[in-house]
Parts: sequence; structure tokens; C-alpha cells
Amino acid sequence: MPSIPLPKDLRINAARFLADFEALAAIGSTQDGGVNRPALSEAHLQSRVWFRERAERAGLVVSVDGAGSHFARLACGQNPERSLLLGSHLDSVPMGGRFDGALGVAAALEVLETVREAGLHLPVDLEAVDFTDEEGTLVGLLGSAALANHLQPAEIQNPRGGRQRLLDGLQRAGLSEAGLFQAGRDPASLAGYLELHIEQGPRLERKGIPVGVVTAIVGIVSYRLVFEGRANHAGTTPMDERCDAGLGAAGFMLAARQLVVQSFPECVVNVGALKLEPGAFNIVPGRAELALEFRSADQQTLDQLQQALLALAEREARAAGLSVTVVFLGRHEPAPMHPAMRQAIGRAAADLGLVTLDLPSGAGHDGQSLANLCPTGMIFIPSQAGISHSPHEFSAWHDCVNGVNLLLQAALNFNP
Ligand code: HGY
Ligand code: MN
Ligand code: MN
Repeated sequence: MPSIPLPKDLRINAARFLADFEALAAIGSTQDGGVNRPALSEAHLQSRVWFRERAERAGLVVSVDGAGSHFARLACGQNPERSLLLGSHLDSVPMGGRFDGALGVAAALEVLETVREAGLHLPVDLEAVDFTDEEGTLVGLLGSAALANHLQPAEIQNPRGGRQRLLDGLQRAGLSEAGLFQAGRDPASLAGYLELHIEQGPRLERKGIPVGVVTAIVGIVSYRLVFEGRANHAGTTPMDERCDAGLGAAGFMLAARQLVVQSFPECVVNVGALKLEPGAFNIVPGRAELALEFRSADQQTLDQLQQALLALAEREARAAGLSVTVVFLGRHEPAPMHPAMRQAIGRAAADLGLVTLDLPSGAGHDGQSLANLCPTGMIFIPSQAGISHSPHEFSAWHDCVNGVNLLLQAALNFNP
């Protein structure tokens, strides 16, 4: 990156980083060591107050875009028109873990402060970012899609987290729907995006490798399925005369899993929420609503899986004497990581003496919003037992510090 020799021995201030990480983990914390910071909730907004105070304490200039994403900029570039973005997200899944997202945002702030303290002059500025609603408790990759100018109005009209929850969150945060569509960045102003994240899977730990260099991020599609039958008396309705929406939903869930395991072994499918209505012990459910999500690293396979799952929903509905309504909620394309970023991470890892493993991400990330906008790369560190989206999410502290030092050195190695 810089014309001067790379300060390969520059390291972060690990004690300061630990204090930051622990301060974040205390915001929206849950007893069992997790955090509950759904996008634009009070707890998430509180974490953004922390972000602003921490960034200003580090001498960085803070800005907020129309989607509420928070940026902290270090004017260290010979070309101040462009910046390398480093960051992740401070929002969490409901009852999630304290590492998912927060690690990458705290790491970005620490890297910028370390560069500022070292008085480095780089080709472009550095920016730390906390993207809004990466987790999709409202829309999904909301902040990064808004910055990349590919947020669709339909996603805001019919968001997967529910329209009222989105409107309430926007209001709480002082944001507007119109503002979401004014958050677009000129691609020419972005030199690249680099994110440190926990793997959220078991591969690095099982292989005993400290660092993952992400090759690609998985594509994700979300649907709401509603099976409808006839609510009826649970005691007097003969078993063979029921139009039981719960039965249709259960049949679909079992058949969907079997379809993926047998015919789409590289993919995953999940029904993360199921609501039966009216929802009483003694009523045969007349309505069943499912939150369906499925993923593939390949666009064509994602299309084929979508077709197969929707056909399955129709078949299971017919078999149970039900109707089924299918509501498309959003799609994030699979995204390859940029070779220049992967090489910068690889060079930096070699300088740090860290063995790496190239691996695809089964989790979605903001990088898939940015990958067709600017060179994008991701660094993974091991997750203990591969657990994530759970209060039991954990990464060893030395792995976290390795990750931040690698983020620092990869940012210095990257040639915009
Ligand atoms: O859902 C995901 O894959 C990511 O953690 N948002
Ligand atoms: Mn994440
Ligand atoms: Mn997540």
C-alpha cells in the first residue's frame, strides 16, 4: 500500500482492544454471555453511541449515512477522495453471541487508532464501519446494500422482519425510508472492503489452523410460506377429516430437509420460525406461517433449489388438503472475494507467521453487498465448536488478537 517500507512489525494495542470488545459485549448482554442487539433496537442504538464516543476518542471523524450505518474516518491517505473500509456490524440476531459482528467493528477501530498513533501515510484514507441490520432481523444486509445502491423498494415494502418492526426501528433511530435510498456511495470513492469475522463453523478449529482466508460468500434466499386449512375442534373432528395447517408445515419441513440432504448436498435449508394459528391446545391449526431460508454458493444451484422447494410446498399443501401462499422476501447473491484482497491477507499472514486455510463462507456477510462494487476480502478466526448465533459463541482471545493484527497488516499490504 504505501511507497515507504511496510511497518511489518506494527501491532495493535491488545489491552485497548480487549477493553473495547468487553465494553461492547456489555451492551445488550444476556446472562449466558451472549448479546441481544437486534438492528435498531435500543441496545443496538446504545452500541452505536459507544461507537461514536470510541471513534471520537481515537481522533476519528464520525459520520452516519441515510441507512444509519456509522463510519469513522482516518485522514491518512495521499488521495483523500478514496478510502479502504474496514468493519462489520454491531447488530445481532435475537439472543445471539458477543463475537458475531462486534469483533470486526472493534477490530476496525483498533486498526485505525494504531495507524494514527504510528503516523502512517497511506495511499487512501481508512474508514471503520458498522453496517445497519446485517443480520436481517429487519431486512438483511440493509446498510451495506444501501451503500452499494442496490437496495430494492420491495425489500422495504415487505421486509423479512415485518414492515411495522422496520418502521418502528427507523423511527427509533431517527431514520426515514427515503434516507435508506440516499445512502449510496460513489464506487470510485471506495478502494476496498476488508472484514474480520468469526468463522461461525468448525473447520478452522478442527484443522488447528488459526486463520481463514474467505474465497466466497454464500448466496441466501428468504421466503414466507403460509399453509392454510380449516381451524376446527381438536376433540370432535375425525382425524381423516382435518385440514390441519400444522401437518402441512411439518410435512414440508421434513421433506425440505430430505430434498437438500439427498439432492442438494452442498446447500442448506432452514425454517427458523413457525407460527400456528389460532394457537390453542384444543384447536386444529387453520394457519401455519414459516420463515424459510436456503443457501448455496452457486447462483444456478440456488435457482434450482428455489424451484424444487416451492414445488415441494405445493405438493405438501395438496397432500394435506391445504392451500399455500408463497411470499418472496429477498435474495443475496453468492459473492467471490477479490484476488488482490486474498493475496494481501496471505502476504500479511506470512509476515505474521500465521498458517491460513482458504475456505468459503456458509454465513452471509456485508461483503456480498460490496463485492461487485470494490475489491472485497474477509478474514476468519476459529469459532469454538463452530457454534454461532448462540450465547455460547466463543473464540479464544489469542485468535482474536491474531485476527486484528492480520486485519491491520492486510490493510497495509493492500494496494488500492
Ligand atoms: O445469517 C448469516 O449467515 C449471517 O450471520 N448474517
Ligand atoms: Mn456476522
Ligand atoms: Mn450473524
